[in-house]
Amino acid sequence: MVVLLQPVTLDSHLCVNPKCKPSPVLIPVVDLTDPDAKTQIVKACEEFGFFKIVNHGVRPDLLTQLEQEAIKFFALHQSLKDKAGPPDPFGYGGKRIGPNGDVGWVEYILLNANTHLSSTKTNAVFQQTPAIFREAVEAYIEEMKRMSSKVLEMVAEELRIEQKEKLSRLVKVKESDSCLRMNHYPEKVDDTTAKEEIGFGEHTDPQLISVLRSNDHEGLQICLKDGTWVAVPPDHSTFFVLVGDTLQVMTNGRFKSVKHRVLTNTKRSRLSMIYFAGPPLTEKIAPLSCLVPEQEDWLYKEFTWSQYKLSAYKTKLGDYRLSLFEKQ
Ligand code: GA4
Repeated sequence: MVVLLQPVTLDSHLCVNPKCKPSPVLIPVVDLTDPDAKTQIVKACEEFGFFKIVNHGVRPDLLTQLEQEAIKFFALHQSLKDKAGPPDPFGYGGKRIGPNGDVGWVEYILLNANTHLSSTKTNAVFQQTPAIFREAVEAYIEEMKRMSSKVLEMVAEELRIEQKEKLSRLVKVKESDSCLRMNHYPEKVDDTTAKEEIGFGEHTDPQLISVLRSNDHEGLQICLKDGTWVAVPPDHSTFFVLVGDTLQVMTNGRFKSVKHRVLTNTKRSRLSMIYFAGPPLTEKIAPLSCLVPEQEDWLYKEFTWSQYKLSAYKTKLGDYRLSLFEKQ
């Protein structure tokens, strides 16, 4: 079967980077039920570190419900939302991203997906909202765990990693350090001129993979290998998968974590939900020896996920975090 490629036209006015020129770009679309899906996924991870999933099997009513409840949360009075903040890193936050001075035109909730949502800040989010929000979040997390495990299992099969569950296990186990982020990029009601703002600055995700879904409002951009930024047309019925730093390391650089950012149009609010599939904190991360041919070197030193996270929280959003873990 052939990879379905969907042309993406670059919106030149969205670009703040001089290297961002209008050109049609092909973003891989993977049908998860296609027998050839695993080959397409690996090709996409090598070429873009990014692809779109259709036929994913997630109930559309769950997506609608979660989106509606999230919108209701973000519509609460600021003083109520602030009861679930400031983020530690979980909970509600606005404008500030991470602890090192990054800002964006965004408010968000960050939830821990592995401890049954029981941190104090997480509980504070759900204290402001009806039970149905928590239920939808829990159901969604289960779906994301299923989808990201499936993708990682397909990757392992295609890369002929002996243990089929070598990667997916990291996400399936209860100790997995995954999280769910909901980003709301608000519109500026009193602003008459539509403006592009940095909603979420450029960065790569530290985890294995991230699964992103947004409403139908544009904003997400990815950086291609040649440094060109391209706008990804939104599609609320599908999911986008992004390769993270950890999978880059485990594949010894065969997959590249994709740099991405969100430029918001302040006339239209955007809502996105991202599930970050992370390994257990104590998991040792290193290139998988079966993926490093004898004549090649390991590009990265071994580290635990906990060490990588600690180091990531000392960096700025746009920093190249893997440099500290590269072999000389
Ligand atoms: C980027 C990916 C996820 O959103 C996130 C972010 C985290 C945070 O917002 O708390 C970080 C950022 C992200 C990477 C570098 C550090 C940590 C903010 C920041 C400046 C939740 C994550 O895991 O890493």
